[in-house]
Order: sequence, then structure tokens, then C-alpha cells
Amino acid sequence: MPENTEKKKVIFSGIQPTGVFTLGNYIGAIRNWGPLQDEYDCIYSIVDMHALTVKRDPVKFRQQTLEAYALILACGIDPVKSIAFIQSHNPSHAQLNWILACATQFGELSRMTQFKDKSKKHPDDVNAGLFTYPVLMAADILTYNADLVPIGADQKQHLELARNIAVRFNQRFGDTFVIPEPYIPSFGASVKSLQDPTKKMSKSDENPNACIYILDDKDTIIRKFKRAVTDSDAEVRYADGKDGINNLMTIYSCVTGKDMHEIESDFSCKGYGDFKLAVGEAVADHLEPVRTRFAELMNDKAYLKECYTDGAQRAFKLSNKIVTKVYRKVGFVDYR
Ligand code: ATP
Ligand code: LTN
Repeated sequence: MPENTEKKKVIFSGIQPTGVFTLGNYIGAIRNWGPLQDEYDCIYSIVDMHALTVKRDPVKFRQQTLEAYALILACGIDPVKSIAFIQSHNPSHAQLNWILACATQFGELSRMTQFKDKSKKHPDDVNAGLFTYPVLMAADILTYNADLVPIGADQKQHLELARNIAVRFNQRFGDTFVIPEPYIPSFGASVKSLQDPTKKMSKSDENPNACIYILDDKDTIIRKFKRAVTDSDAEVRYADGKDGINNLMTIYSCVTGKDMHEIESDFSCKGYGDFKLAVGEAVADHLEPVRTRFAELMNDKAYLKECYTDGAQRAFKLSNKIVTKVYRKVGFVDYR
């Protein structure tokens, strides 16, 4: 049989090392990364440079970055099949960032809702990095000519900007970048806070009861679900205006594979208390192997180092080709 020489599509995604990942990060993003590894050439990064847009304690930050790396492996990223690396280890991202910044308009960046939200949240530190963050995200993606970018719904606007930057660059300098497509799960793309189901669940929420961290133990997970804000109705039913219950049903469906009708009929004679307990147990059981694997990995720092060093070298090999091409296109003098 002739060998299939067709090139696989390239996938790139990143996550910030800003704390233990939440169930939102897991359901909306990382759990979808693993199953893509056979069909695509996958590149996954711990985007530590992005995390610097908010003030951090350097010692804690270094530890969180290592933990975030171990966590993506614990969630099923195979560092041989995929390229798994830490963003600051590959200089291509910063190099391309500058060129792309010069092809991005101030007005475009001013419209980014994440910038507006985060500058409100940290009014004492509205730094330039926070403003230009989406350009670095575009560089992350375009420096590998990624075809697809798995993300949660909140990142759609940033991806749209990356596409616009790529199109503009191609128009000015000739075909250079692939125009990336978002890859947003049809279900679970926006897991909500357990304390305010109109807001997304976020790692940096000050209220620890608002999110499930994927390393929380079973008792903690059950306790947080028991306290989850719902409505005054008592029927487990997916419907408009029942944001809290809709969120719990979505989570339950994602970890058990049951659809909404099955869930409604399973809990038709039961109240919210029983349902919350079932969600807590299902989530805790689902996350148990991640916790175990994470602990093993954190006990083997030499292995982790081997993986992220190899990942960065493989990533650089790919991205440097694109950076070299871009340098030539914009008219930098070739020195090699
Ligand atoms: P932070 O709170 O520090 O800004 P975050 O929790 O929003 O971080 P990121 O590192 O910015 O997480 O995002 C990593 C990935 O997780 C992105 O693809 C993002 O779209 C996805 N994601 C984040 N929160 C959710 C959520 N609540 N539901 C679904 N996907 C999410
Ligand atoms: N901006 C994203 C994280 C991120 C990312 C990326 C996601 C940085 N670079 C490239 C996909 C592709 C966030 O804040 N969630």
C-alpha cells in the first residue's frame, strides 16, 4: 500500500502557569488536547511570558510553571508524540512578537475585552504587556504556522485578532502565514463559576469556592459542589434562567458522557442536594488519575527537565524557520 505522505495539520495551544488549573481549563481546553495527538502534529506550551502581565513572586512563579508543565503531562499530553515546552525557552515567540506588534493597530488592541477586564481588576498595574498580550498570542500561533488552535470560548476574540494580523502581514509581504482556525468544543467551552454562574470559572478568582482546582481532593470537590449557587426551583432540568444548574449539568455531562435528557431522567425524582453530590463524586473520580500522575511526575524533576528541554529544542527547530523567513520578508539584512 502506498505510504500516506500527506502532511498532518499543525495544532498549537497554550495555558498560563497562573495557578493550579481549574475544571474550566480542563473541560474547555486541556482535556481536548490529548485526543488530538494522533491525528495532528500537536505543539503545547506553558505560556509563562503571558503570565508576567500580572505581578508575580519569582520563586512561586518558577514553581507554578514547573507544576503547570507536569499538569499537562498528567492530563494526557505525551511529550514524545507532541511537542510540550515552556514558552520562554524558545526565543522565536519574542522575536516574532515585535514584528507582529508593528503590524497591529492600537485601536484593535483597545477593543480586546480581556484587556478591559484585567485592567479593571489590576488598576495599579495596567502595563504595556497586558495591552499587547494578544500580539504575543498571535506570535505563539503563527510562529508554527498552526492550522488549528484549541481554546475555550473566552479566547475567540484573541484568535480573531491573530487571524487579522496574519492576513494583513500576508497582504503586505506575500504569503507567509497560515490563517489559523479556532477549535472550540461544542460543549463545555465556558464552564461557569460555582459562586456566580454568570461569570466564567477562572484560576485567578479570589474565592476558592468559585472553582474546582483539578488537584483538589475528593472531599473538597464534593464540598464545593454542595455550596454551588443554584436557583430556588428544585428540578434538575436544563433551561433558560437556570445558569447554576445548567453549569452543573454541563460539567456532569462532560465527565460522565451522559446527555442532558439522560441526566434529567436520572434525577427526575431527586432534588438539587442529590444531584450536587453526584456531580461532586463524578468529577472527583474523573480527576483522581490526574492527581496521582501529577504526584509521580513532581517526584521526578529530572524526567520533567528532560521533557521540557527536548520540547523547547524541537519547538525552536520549527519556529526558527518561520522567523528566518519573516526576517527576510520584512527586509532585515541577512547575516548568516
Ligand atoms: P487566568 O484566570 O489566570 O486569566 P484562566 O483560568 O482564564 O487564567 P488561561 O490560562 O487563560 O486560564 O486559559 C487556558 C485555556 O483554558 C484557554 O484555552 C481558555 O479558553 C480555557 N478556559 C479558561 N477558563 C475557562 C472556562 N471557564 N471554561 C472553559 N474554558 C476555559
Ligand atoms: N491567551 C490564552 C493563553 C494563550 C494561548 C496562546 C492559547 C497564550 N498563547 C496560544 C492558545 C494559543 C489565555 O489567556 N487563555
